[in-house]
Formats: sequence, structure tokens, C-alpha cells
Amino acid sequence: VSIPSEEDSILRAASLGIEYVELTFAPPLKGRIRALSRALGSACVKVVSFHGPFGLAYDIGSFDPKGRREALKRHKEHLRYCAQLGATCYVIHPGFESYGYSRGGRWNDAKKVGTFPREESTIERLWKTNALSLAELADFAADSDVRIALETGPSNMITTLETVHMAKLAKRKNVGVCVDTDHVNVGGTVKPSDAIRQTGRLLWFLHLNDNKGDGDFHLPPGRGNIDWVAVARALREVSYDGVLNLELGERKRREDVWSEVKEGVAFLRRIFD
Ligand SMILES: [Mn+2]
Repeated sequence: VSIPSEEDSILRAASLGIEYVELTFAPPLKGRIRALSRALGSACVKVVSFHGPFGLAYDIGSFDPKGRREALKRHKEHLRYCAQLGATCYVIHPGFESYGYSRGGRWNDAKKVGTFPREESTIERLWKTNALSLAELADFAADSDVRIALETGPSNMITTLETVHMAKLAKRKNVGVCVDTDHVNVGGTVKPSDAIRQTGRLLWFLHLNDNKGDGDFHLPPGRGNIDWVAVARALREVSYDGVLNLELGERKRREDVWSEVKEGVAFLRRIFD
């Protein structure tokens, strides 16, 4: 399960019988790696993934060279945390904030997704800029056990095929994809099971969550309209052998999230057993 990088959440996950976690970029990790590692050790919880930060300051697709350089510097700092924590996967969002906002894109807080105006003349440049950044981060991480997984976004903004395209454009063995089922399901045009097939052998990590196609709500599997039997079948087809990781809730609803985690775990056990 994806949890904030804090000792309490690690202990809470352990108390629910969860063996593997993805730690996220919040709260800030500077100076806390040792304490977190100790908590993980004593709780017998293994970090399999680290979720890198996102937003304008972390935009790896920025066309502004200085902005992109700063973003890469910040990601490298987090790649170091990722390796220090013993996580083998760094999940990163494609960078499109600068592109989208400079072309009139808006954030829709009701649906938790942005509008993303595309220009045919510049969209390939955006994917190439992302790929260039991914290659640089992959080279930075090459001496560690950390692999980089580019996360699929809401399908009204970016398709799974475009995400896979970027990961391949980077031309690095340590760049793959993390499929977020809830993101893929936004708009209802792409089935998460098909997104998994499109990702194929590049599928290295999962954010499992649900919605009814009407927004990016990160609900527990079973509460939306995703066909989970089809998801399980697709995962077998692509020989996915990683962790079934739940990424639920919004940070402000902390207490509710744990009951959603219990619900999600029970649901996945029924589907996958
Ligand atoms: Mn996600």
C-alpha cells in the first residue's frame, strides 16, 4: 500500500498485515531516512517503491532548460532517498504541468483532473523532453538497484500508449511503467486491463485503485466500475510478478484511508486468490 513517509503509517500498515509499502515524498524526507529505516526494520515492512514528487517544480517535461534542470536536481535528491530506503522502484509522473498550463490548461478540482490542451506541432517535443529527462535520471540511478517507473496519467490527458512510448524513447534498461488503474479509467475510454496489456513486459509496478470513470478519486478496488477479474487476467497474461500495491484516498482523509485499505486488501484477496 502507498503510505506517507512517516513512522506511524509504517506501524499502522504492519498492524494490518501489510508486508510491502510504497513510501511517498511527503512529509519531506531530509534527515529522516535513518528513523524511517529503523521503523521499517522493526515492523518487518519492506519498501518496494518510492513515489517521487510532482507538480511544476518537478516537471521533467518543461521546455524551459533552467526549470527542467532544477526539476531533475530535485528528482535526483529523491532517487538518493529511494536507494537509501532500499526501494527498488522510483515512480515518477510524466512532466506536463508547464506545457498544459502555458496552453490554457486548467485544474478541475471536482474531478481531480486537469484539462490538457494539445498542440499537434509540439506534443512530440513534450514526449521527447520527458524521455531525455528519464534517460538522465536512469543514468543517475544506474549504479543502484533503483529502476524508474513512469506512471500512467488520466486518459483524458495522456494515454497508456504515450506513456509506454516515452519509457521506450528513453532507451534505458532501467526505465519501465507503473500502471495506475484509476488514472487509466478516467473518461471511461480505456479499460485498465487493456492498459496493462499495452504496457506488457514494461509493467514494473501498480497503483491499484478504482473510480466510476468520472474522475480521479482513488477509491478502493470494487467501489468503481473497473472489471477486476479482467485486471487479474491481464496481469497474468503479461506475467506481472510484482506487488499488488493499493494507492488510495487523499492525504486529508487520513483516518478513512485505513478502513479503505482494509476493504481494498479484502477485495483483492477475493479476486486474486
Ligand atoms: Mn498513482
